[in-house]
Amino acid sequence: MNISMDTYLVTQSTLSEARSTVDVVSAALEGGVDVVQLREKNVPACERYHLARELRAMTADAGVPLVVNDRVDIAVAVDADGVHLGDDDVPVDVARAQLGPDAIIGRSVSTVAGAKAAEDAEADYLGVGAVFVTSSKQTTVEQTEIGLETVEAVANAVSIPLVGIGGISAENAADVVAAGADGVAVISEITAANDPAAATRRLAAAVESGRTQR
Ligand code: TZP
Ligand code: MG
Repeated sequence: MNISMDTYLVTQSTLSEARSTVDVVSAALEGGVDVVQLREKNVPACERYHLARELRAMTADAGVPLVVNDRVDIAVAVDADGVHLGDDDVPVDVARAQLGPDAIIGRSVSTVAGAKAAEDAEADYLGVGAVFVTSSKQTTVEQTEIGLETVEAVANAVSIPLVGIGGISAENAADVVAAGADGVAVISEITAANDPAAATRRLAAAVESGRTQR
C-alpha cells in the first residue's frame, strides 16, 4: 500500500461541540490531512450513509482516501477506499471478498500477536492503541494504555504500515512516530481543536519531527 498516513482523522461528532463532522473534515482537508475515517458510532446507519456520501465527495475532491469504520456495506455503497475493522467486526478476508484487492483494509490491534494475525490476514495497515489514556473511546471494558513500548514492539514485528491511536496530540505525536509508527490517528486533537486546520498542520509537523528522531 502506497498511501501516506502521517495524519489520520477519525470522525466522532460527539466530540465536537462547535462544528459538524462535515466542517471538521473540511478544515482537516484544508490542513492537509492524509486519511479520513468515518467513525460516528452513535449515528444510525441511514445517517451514517448520508454522511459517508458527503465525505466521499469531499475527500475525492481533495484526493484523500476515505475509510469507513465497521460497515463494509456503507463502504461499498459510497465507493469508499476501504474499511477499518476491529475485534467486533467481520474478518479481514470477508471484507476483502466484498471490497476487492485494491481496497484499503485497516485493523485495530493492541498486541504484537494481534498485529501479526492482522498482517497474516492481509490487512493493509494497523491502528495500534490506545497508545495513551483517552476518554474518546467508550467501551464496556476499561480502556488500557498500551504505551510506546508496544508501538515499538508492533513496529518491529510487522512490515505493514501502522498508525498509533489514542490520546495523541501535537505534544506526543513525535514520540509515537519515533517509536516506529508511520503516522498518528486522532479524534479529539483535530475535532475538538479551536482551529482544526492548524491542529492538523501541527500534527503533521510533529510526525515529521518524530521521523528524524528514529
Ligand atoms: N481506538 C483506540 S483509542 C481511540 C480509538 C477509536 C480513540 C482515539 O481518540 P482520541 O481523542 O484521539 O484519543
Ligand atoms: Mg469496529
